[in-house]
Amino acid sequence: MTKIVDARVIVTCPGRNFVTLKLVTDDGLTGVGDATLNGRELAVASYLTEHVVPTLLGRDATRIEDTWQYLYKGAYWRRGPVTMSAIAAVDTALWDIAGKRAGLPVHQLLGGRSRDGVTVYGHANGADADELLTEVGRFLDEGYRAVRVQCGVPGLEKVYGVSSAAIYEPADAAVPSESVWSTEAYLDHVPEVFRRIRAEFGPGPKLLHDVHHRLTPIEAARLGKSLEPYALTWMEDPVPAELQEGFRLIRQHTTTPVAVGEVFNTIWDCEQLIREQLIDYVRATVVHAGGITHLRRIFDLAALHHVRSGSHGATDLSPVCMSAALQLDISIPNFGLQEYMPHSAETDAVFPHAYHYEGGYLHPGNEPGLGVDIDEELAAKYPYRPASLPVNRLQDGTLHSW
Ligand code: EZ4
Ligand code: CO
Repeated sequence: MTKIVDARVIVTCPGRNFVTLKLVTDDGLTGVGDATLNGRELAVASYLTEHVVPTLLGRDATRIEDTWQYLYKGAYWRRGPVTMSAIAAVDTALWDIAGKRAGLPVHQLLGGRSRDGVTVYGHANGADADELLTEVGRFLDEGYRAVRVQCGVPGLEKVYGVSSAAIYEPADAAVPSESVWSTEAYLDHVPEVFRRIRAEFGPGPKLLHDVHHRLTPIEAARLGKSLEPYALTWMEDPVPAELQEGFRLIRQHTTTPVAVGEVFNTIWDCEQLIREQLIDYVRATVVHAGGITHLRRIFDLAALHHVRSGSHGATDLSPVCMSAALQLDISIPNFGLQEYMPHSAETDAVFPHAYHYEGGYLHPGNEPGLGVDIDEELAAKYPYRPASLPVNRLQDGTLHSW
């Protein structure tokens, strides 16, 4: 038995907001967990501080599964992104501590490496196809084997995923900014963009595209069909996934592979999608899906049904989440791809980490535990700043999915 003697909830904004839980044990070990929920950070911080931390002090840090069950079943109110991000932070920190106690990287506790490196995809975007082609070329020159491509749409002022900033950051205002969307303009434009990319770069690079929940199933089916000649690795979030059987319609019409899951928080969000083989990649990640313990449960179910992982890795997931995700990525049998958007230099300084990029792969490193920490003194220099994700409206003013 080794007791948790301190639990600190740290909110910091080194360029963007992050919430981190740091646990300390009576034998002097520390562990960190990411608890960041973009645009709703303080809800998770308060859930942790008010409702979770008091139950952790004095608890046996070696009982990872029991603590997960205690926080999940013990809340009575199950699931939901706030609850599951809080549980994830505790679970991740406990795995970090377990690794440090064993003197092993967490992936060694998960069965060891199933591959040599974690294949990642970068984000290429452009206001138009010419700009986008240059960006795709730049990623390929840097060794990326997979690239997500997002392009401006003629007639639309702002499009998800397209920005001229060096570090793309959608949470751009304290009160949500608004953008205007046209499904017709989008569906008309995208196939030509992919035709040009394949014409320029050939069949080699893996190409991905994020639809960001904006279509209906039949519209997504049309998009998937129109992109078949360009052999995408995946079409991401084609429709909102609350209705899991919506994906069956897409499946009936197209062989373009489907990825979904960045807003999922439990296995119940994807149980039918996986069991009925309605998707090809599940994109849940550690911080929003209940930590290493629960995400591994999701990936194990996925493995039974030919579904691979494709974990979310945007910049609102902290280096703590990335370190934890990489431990799973390197060890599970059914790894697919890992999203990777480098963080700002300020963020990297607050979260010193062992993982590193090399030639299209991320490597988790061999530090005991997760191989990441938070510099609390530096974190304190960056106070929280309110920031929200945008909302999206159709041209007639109707609120639409962003
Ligand atoms: O919009 O992480 O695939 N990545 C994405 C992200 C999400 C943000 C939301 O917080 O869709 O850019
Ligand atoms: Co996405």
